[in-house]
Amino acid sequence: MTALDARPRTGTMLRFPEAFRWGTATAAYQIEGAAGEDGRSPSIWDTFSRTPGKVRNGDTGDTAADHYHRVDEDVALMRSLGVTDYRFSLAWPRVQPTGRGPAARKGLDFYRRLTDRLREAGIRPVATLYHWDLPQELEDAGGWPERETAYRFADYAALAADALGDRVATWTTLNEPWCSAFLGYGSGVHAPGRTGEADALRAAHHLNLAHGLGVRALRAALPAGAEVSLTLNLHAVRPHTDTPQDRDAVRRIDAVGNRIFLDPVFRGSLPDDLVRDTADVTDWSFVKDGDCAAAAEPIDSLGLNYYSPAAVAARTTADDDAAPSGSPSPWAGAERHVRFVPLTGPRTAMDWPVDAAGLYELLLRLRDELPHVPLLITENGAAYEDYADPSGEVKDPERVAYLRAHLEAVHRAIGAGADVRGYFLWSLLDNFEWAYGYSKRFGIVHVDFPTQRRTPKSSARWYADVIARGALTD
Ligand code: IFM
Repeated sequence: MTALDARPRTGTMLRFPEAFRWGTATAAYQIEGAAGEDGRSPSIWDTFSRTPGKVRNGDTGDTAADHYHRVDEDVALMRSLGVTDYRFSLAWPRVQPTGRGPAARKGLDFYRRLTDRLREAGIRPVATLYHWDLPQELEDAGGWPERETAYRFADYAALAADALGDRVATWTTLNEPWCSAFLGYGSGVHAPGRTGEADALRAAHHLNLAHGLGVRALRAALPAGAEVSLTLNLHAVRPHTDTPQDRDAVRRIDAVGNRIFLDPVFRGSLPDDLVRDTADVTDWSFVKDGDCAAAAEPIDSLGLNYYSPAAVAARTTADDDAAPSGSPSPWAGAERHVRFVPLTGPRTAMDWPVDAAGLYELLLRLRDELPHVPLLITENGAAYEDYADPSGEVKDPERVAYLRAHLEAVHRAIGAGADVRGYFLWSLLDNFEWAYGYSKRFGIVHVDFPTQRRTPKSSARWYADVIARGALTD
């Protein structure tokens, strides 16, 4: 008997709204493989993963979950789960290999095939344009710290919408631009692996601009009624103690972690306190008149990715003496003033705390601050040490407990007035978990990478049951 089976049964049934969208999510570089096929060019992740020491075990996305060749099987898996929606990303270097000029026909054919299969299966395609795989040629020209990259993104958005606009229900411009900017150009733990606070802030601004220009390009090409969205990994940040100093630490992280995107996109301006906090890093002269207004092009929904919260305290000189960090920080302009305080309690295999209250807190904040913006949970899930037992089964009760707690939080937030329209579980398949390579498994379907055999875990059966009932039951 698992800990889960031992829960007292109360007969409770938490029903979700009738039209609630139940999905799974993936991203191109993490699952597709076929890195050198049909004209796809290298992206920054191909380069980064080939650079010794950047990705655990030297893993790359060359083969990944071989989804490029297994679309039929993977869509059939989703159909068997009963999902209503599937969130995937287009590989920019597959669709427009050099990041400029015409589309590659074979690249588009792949996404036509995928979306055809989805629609035949009655599953709504939800496409993200950018989930971190910048064509290497654009990085060689300066990458996201350069304004030009935003214009290149808008052209790519137009081209993708022209080709696939008749078959994709929801378009997301960017996935987690915070990671692209601050992990890619700040701490350097993600591709392209550059480390510079000013470049990270420039990248964040150009990602906001790219988003707004991308929305305009999508609207111009898409049929009326197409849904256009953006996905942010908003940070649920709490003060370590209820002192003004620790509350100010929260303000700083909120500025550079959340409001740096929320304010341009929904208010058309940069947060004043962020500009002040980062004055010794940059003068923000790369922000041109009209940029933030362009970023605020109206969208139809906001995607929220949530995994775990964080607690912060004001940094003192004693902290610096005790633990000089040395490695570059992703928190441009903030980490000299802020220290992250480890949370206690259960953790996932990523060493991330399990704390569904953080999701509830964020949803209520969005309810209050953006009352007219429908919300989608575009990612939520957990990595655990999964393995197939001798009978071939993969039992993952910790993941089921994690998912249940987070869905309960979503249900509670809906009850409190948050306009949450759907939930996309990360992830459908075990996949390439960026700098962790294949060492972390987020899938509800186990992938044996040497054979590419797919085995639904017990969480997949559990999720299928939730979807079939439209409810969480004991
Ligand atoms: O795997 C990633 C995904 O690509 C973006 N959001 C977080 C996931 C887990 O780290």
